[in-house]
Amino acid sequence: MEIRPLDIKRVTVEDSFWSRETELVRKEVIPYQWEILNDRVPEATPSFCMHNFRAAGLLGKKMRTLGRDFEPPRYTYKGFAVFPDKKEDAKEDEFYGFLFQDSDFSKWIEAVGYSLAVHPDKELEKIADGAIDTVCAAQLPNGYLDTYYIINGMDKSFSDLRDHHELYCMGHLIEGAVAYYEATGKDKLLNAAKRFADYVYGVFGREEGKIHGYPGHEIAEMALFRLYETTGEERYRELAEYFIDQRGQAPLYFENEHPEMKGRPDYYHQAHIPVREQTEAVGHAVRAVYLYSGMADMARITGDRELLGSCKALWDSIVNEKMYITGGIGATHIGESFSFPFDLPNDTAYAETCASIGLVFFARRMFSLEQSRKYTDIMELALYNGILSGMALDGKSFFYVNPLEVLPEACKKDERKEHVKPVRQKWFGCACCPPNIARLVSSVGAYAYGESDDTLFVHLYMGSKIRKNISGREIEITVKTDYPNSGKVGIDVKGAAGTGFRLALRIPGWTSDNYTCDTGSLNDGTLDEGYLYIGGFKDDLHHVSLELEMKPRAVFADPRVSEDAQKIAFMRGPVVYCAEEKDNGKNLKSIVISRPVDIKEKTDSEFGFESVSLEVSAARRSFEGAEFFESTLYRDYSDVREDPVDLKLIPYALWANRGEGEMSVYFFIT
Ligand code: FUB
Ligand code: ZN
Repeated sequence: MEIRPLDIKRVTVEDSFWSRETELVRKEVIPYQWEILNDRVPEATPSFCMHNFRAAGLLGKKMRTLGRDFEPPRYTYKGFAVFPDKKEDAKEDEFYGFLFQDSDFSKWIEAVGYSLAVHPDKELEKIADGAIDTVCAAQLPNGYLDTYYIINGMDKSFSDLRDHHELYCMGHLIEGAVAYYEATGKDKLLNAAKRFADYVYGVFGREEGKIHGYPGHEIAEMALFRLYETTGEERYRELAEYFIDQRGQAPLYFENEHPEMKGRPDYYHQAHIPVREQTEAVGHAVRAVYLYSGMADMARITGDRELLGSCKALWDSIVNEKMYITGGIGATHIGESFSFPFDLPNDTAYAETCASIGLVFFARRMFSLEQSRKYTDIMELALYNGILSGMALDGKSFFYVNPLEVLPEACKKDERKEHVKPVRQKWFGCACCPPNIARLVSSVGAYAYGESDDTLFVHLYMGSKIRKNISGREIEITVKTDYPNSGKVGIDVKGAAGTGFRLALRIPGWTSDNYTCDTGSLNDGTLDEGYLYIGGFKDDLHHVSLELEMKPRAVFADPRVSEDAQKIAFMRGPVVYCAEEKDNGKNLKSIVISRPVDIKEKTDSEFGFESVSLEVSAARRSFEGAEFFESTLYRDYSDVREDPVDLKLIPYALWANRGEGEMSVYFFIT
């Protein structure tokens, strides 16, 4: 069965939980990021993103005016990231920022595209069109479009595929261009992206005289498949397939570029062996899941079973051995990478927001290949936890790293935790995560639903209206819920009589299949791989009531995760909880929980909307009479006293919205 994500134009999200996020992105994040891309937020690290496009455009102008007299810049490497001492010192024709700074625009325009698709906005469209003009003016006549090399010298373009991100920038450009085209029907950026891809197609490949390399940072693969599916042009698919299958083939391309790598397996770029032989998720986590997403696209498009096998093995490697309870992946900041199986430290966790976003991309694609909740459960987990934690409630500050335990002093004084921030940052010099959240959140409707010709798959529960076509007839599905606060979902299906329509509702694994579903006059449905298939619609209007058991639970990690040994974490539905200093005082680690675990839930409005917090009966350990004795670091165990406390827990994604303080997801259980 071919499963496609639903076109977001056919989903209107009106939901107490998700509309808050999508509206935040539309009203705050997109305008804020536009200011950032133009370096107009004084207290944030300047981006120089639009500056670079303008600088490249100036150069093009010069080239056109001077003709043969134009002296192109000769490349000299100035660094992976170049920033002037002061923003004012920036020269109008120089490149600044990280060498993949262009991709910040591309992710922004992608978010704009999704937002416009569901919420037309003339003003925003005008700004976006203007930005597109600036970007397109930077493109070289041959189609090449990466400002780093255009400005710094094209003579070394594609000379360092491993580290320099030209193909990464092309991938993001394609993703942004397709989204904007689909939303507005305007193809200026799409044509620019196609021309860049055509140029790359002419330069890369197995043929003699072409570059036999592949991207150092993957994304071009899945982007090219998307371009192929949008335009129907085979060469994009061919190029994507080439990039995937060429990766890791001997002789290793990156070893030619960087001879010092010889003899050392290149796990970081997932280029140690050909991708079809890979079974363990390794290396830089964002790169990895972007690659695996491209592989899953290829397996779907070509029907390649061998590749599907690799995708499944890699998926299992991530979720069974290398994923945090929050859906965070990439445990170590060293190389922003996966660590070895079951190595999931909480206080030094990297768990980059982008990596969890990539996991969602991978999950959606795996579902298209195999209709099982094992993929969509993880998609939900990452979305509600390790991704939403990346953005503050006001949409103006962001986490890049998503730890599961924070001691603010350690973040400031312990070099091993320098990457962990106790509060969200306004922006980053390397600002991959914020616009990535924006593009994902603004397209959440496309993750909530999938469709085949006759079936609507409901992966995520959110208030929404969906229009689905079957053989020219339009069916309207209305979902009402206040999920995840409750597990009750009401679904009206209108106009499905006699169409053969089926509704496939995900029964999440966390319910342990404790759910009720009242289908009215329809049969009860059939449960298969965690989806309840309901068919036989015969009236003009049918109502289906689903109730998923949503009770708090204590969760224990596989004992091989040594970091979490003897500890528990808390979840309710898909939501992971954490404790903050603000509610529980300092020294969170002195709090222990004993069995049987007693958890109560409460409705809270302190974040400005209703959310469910938990209260767990616990005890705080301290030294008996500590206040009377001179402080000594170590004492006899008999001096330890335990005072009962109610441990308050809030949804993990909401942490660090009330100032700086300690945070912990796990607690010891006695
Ligand atoms: O290299 C581009 C992006 O910057 C990666 O995806 C992130 O992990 C960050 O390193
Ligand atoms: Zn990132």
